[in-house]
Amino acid sequence: MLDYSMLYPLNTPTRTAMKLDGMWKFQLDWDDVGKDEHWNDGIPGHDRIPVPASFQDFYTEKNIREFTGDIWYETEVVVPGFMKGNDVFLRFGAATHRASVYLNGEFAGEHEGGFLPFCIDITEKARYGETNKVVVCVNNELTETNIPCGRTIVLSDGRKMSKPYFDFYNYSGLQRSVYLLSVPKSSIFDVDTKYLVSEGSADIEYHVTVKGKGDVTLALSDEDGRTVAVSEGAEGVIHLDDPHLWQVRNAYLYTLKIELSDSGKVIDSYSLEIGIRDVRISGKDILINGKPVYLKGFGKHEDSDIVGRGFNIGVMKRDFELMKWIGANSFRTSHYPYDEEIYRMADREGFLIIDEVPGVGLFESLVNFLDAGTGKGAKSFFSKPTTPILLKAHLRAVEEMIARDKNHPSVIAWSLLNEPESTDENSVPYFEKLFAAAHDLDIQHRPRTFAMESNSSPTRCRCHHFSDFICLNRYYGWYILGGYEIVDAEKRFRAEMDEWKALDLNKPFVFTEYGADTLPSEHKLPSVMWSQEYQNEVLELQHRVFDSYDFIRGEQVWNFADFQTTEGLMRVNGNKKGIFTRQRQPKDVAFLLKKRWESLPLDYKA
Ligand code: CKU
Repeated sequence: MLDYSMLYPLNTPTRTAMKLDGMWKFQLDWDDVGKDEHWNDGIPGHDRIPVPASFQDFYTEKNIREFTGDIWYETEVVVPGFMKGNDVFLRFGAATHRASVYLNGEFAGEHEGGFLPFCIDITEKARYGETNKVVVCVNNELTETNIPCGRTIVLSDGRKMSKPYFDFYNYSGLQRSVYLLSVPKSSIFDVDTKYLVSEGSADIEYHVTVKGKGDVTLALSDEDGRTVAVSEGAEGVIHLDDPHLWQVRNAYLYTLKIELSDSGKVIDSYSLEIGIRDVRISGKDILINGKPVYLKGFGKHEDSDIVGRGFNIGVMKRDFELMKWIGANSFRTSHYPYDEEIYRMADREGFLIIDEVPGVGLFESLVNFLDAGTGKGAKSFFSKPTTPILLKAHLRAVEEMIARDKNHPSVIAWSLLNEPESTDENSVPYFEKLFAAAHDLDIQHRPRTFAMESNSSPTRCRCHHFSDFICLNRYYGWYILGGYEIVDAEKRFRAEMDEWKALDLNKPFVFTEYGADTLPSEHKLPSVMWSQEYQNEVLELQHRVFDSYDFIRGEQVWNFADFQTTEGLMRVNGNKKGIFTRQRQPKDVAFLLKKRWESLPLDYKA
């Protein structure tokens, strides 16, 4: 179990959550001297930078953008006197990829993994009623012992450089909000919920984990604020007649208010928004509340101009409006868990999320995304001496992701890896542990999956049996047989799908990636690769194939929007497979998708 609570930070009558976002002092550690020179006491320089944001795209110098190493931040925070007597934490929404935190010069704690929250306990170290200095040393080096995987090389001038084994820019820094959190000594530490939906009623099973002691009471209220049920005790079942179910694109959220009391006095209170729904795979069907759904949507990225991967509330709003406009109902958080606000919005808007851990780059090759499709670059990724260390970090990320996201009705599945080298025989024990952990950590036992690239073919993949539903990333008409050969691409695609059909897995298949790079500036008749006309043709081909197989139960096109990658021959200032530009305006293909998705019924093929 994690030693800090993953509950979303809320202000309640017993808790205080103060956002520390704003301009923080900032210093890159060019000569790797920060620790020796005690920057933990205070960092040098006068530069300031916004938090949350990636640091890379603010500056005009290339050496800053490409900086790899220790990135130091500093701010001052008054820890109010009223917090004394409580447990007090600094809560980081994410620090990419690892961080050490110092309070008033003293080491306070550290965390590895760049896309999930962590709390640093400062109860003893804080100076109450006074100004405290917070210094954070973030490190953005890529390794093969942490996810996402990559390498860090050293150039001839001594500078370090990131070599990701994945296709997105190594944006880093304090990319999500930071909070000062005060929680009572005895507190609500965690909550698990599970739903049994039947005709005309629902049972809500709950488990509250308490730190310290106290009596637990719960009250469930509807969207009008009316209390519809109450319960007592840390575990139990709430029965509801005629519940409002949480439905796809038609959400309904109840509020579960939990109170912890001692001798009749409330000592902690916390509220959770919940949606009553269940998720199940049955044969080829993905069932929400017992009804089959066909997934329509995107693989996305947290990526936008200027702030990079920094959470941007305006971009989030625009993205949801575009997803609604185009008729989507789902997305995958490729290739890492996103900011918590995005799940809260998906809960409200009724979107379905395949929640992905940062298990990407587990296929060694400098340009994995390119070699992978052609069968090159397989080097037994899971057979390295360092694999056990990587697995430990991976399992930790799965634990943190599930602890954080398990109560979101929008989250319908866990994606545990993206495009791993699942042809390596040593991938089998690795996968076994990941899939077992995801099952054990989630009382809802949501379906588990991983996204498979082309080498993970019906005959060569050793791990697809672990998946409760199969996710395929396929690029027929782009990486495979693009351009004038597209006519053969369709045949080759159908041949592969026939092989899957012959295996008769009796599971749903979802395309978690398909698409083509397209420059919004290019139009050409007849079409050529990179033109908008060609993107339309590739998608039409792929959709024709999807429509031909009844076990294909979802399509999430790659990608929602153009996004930044490492520079290279294959990328024209980023990946251009977006249906929307990076500025969130439609390419021509957006209208094609809108027409298709608005016409496909939710229970398509069931
Ligand atoms: C995407 C071989 C396919 C790899 N897949 C992963 C994803 O992260 C990439 O951006 C393909 C692409 O556009 O190449």
